[in-house]
Amino acid sequence: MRTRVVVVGAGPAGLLLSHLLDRVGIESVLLENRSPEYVLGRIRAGVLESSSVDLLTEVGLGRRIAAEGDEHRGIHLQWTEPDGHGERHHLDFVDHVGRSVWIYGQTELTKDLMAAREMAGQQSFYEVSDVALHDVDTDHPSVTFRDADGRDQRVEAEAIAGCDGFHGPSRSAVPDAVRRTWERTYPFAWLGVLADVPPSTDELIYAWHPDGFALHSMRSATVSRLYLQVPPDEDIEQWPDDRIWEALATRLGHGQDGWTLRDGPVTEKSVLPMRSFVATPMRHGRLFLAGDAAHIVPPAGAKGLNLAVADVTLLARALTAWLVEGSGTLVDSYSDDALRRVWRCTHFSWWMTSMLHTLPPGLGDEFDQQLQLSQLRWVTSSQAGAAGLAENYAGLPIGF
Ligand code: FAS
Ligand code: PHB
Repeated sequence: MRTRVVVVGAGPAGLLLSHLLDRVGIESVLLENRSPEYVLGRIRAGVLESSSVDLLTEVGLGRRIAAEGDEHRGIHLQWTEPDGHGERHHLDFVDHVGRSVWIYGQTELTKDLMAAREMAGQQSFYEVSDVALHDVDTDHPSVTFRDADGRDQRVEAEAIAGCDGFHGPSRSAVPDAVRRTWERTYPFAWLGVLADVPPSTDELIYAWHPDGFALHSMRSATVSRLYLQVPPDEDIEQWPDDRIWEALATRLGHGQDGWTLRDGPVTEKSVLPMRSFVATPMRHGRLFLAGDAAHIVPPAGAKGLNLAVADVTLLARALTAWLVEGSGTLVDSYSDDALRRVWRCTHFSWWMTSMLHTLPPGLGDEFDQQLQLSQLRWVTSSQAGAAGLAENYAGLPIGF
């Protein structure tokens, strides 16, 4: 087969990139090693920055977000001091920076993207195996793979987009001598639950507690999404539902100032490891990396999915200028352009993670806790502090 761009990976980054390319008449072939059902079954992100919503709306993917998404002006930040004194403060992003965020599950966005690609007649291969990238630093790159029927295939293209997430093959197609990586693993993980219970809050609650961090998010008026800080190698079997709800109630301040946490049937639970990871460059020859293939952020900043959207927006602009208008300026600057936002979001995600998660004994002490509490008091009482958090959480314009 021959096409203009081979897109490896049909998660949000790959699906959105093929959609953006199609809009300017650039043909692509999409390769995914899982089934559509498996991809949709992964419960992941929940928050879209206003820049992401604006982009998705601009390219015809905003209808369900507007109809079913939930626009939030900000978040609640709270803490419970060792003596039991607790405070909860609302940070209003719209007041501080004039931008909001939207609650719209990654699963729903992936459904919208898959439907749009199918309607457009996108050439996609699901459940492929043995994907290998070839000659990425020549002018005739190609990708070989085995299709779902066991047939060996080769696609030749002008460019390859590596959108295959943290565990895909694309990043390693950048030669070791060229590739540089930065990694920080955190001494804790998140236990995430999906529950069939109406949210007990209007907007997200990020809670610091001596026992560990907790987050109350949601997916709809009837489905809550909540997270608990646990040790990094935690066995999910140690967390029956009643233990989960008890820990969430403690850490989120159930009973304080008349606030109560409603519990209900848990429909999904999993442990999510916590790491910061960046790989450079995000372009090598005819290979362009986007999304989790190039970077991972801890989810406390709600940036993972939004970074993937920003990467492929920049990449689509660069490939359009190159393949349609014959100008290579944007493809040459793609890696630097994308990495400016990657490092900004990597810092913010690390900053939120460091502020909100108690360190295990031996890695942290009460001095660390006092620093965290001081930072929380500052961002909830200082206009400058709150505006800084708001600007990063609500997101900077794509391509800033
Ligand atoms: P993805 O990993 O979503 O997609 C890559 C795709 O490539 C996958 O479908 C994969 O099957 C496919 N692939 C892999 N190897 C391949 C191969 N050899 N051949 C073909 N295809 C291949 N972000 C948040 O903002 N908030 C959250 O709460 C949050 N929770 C998360 C929970 C988990 C368990 C994980 C792993 C991530 C979470 N994230 C969260 C981050 C997540 O949302 C990512 O940022 C987002 O999925 C990035 O999208 P992609 O770059 O498309 O990568
Ligand atoms: C989610 O709803 O899944 C979510 C929200 C905010 C985060 C992380 C996850 O920071």
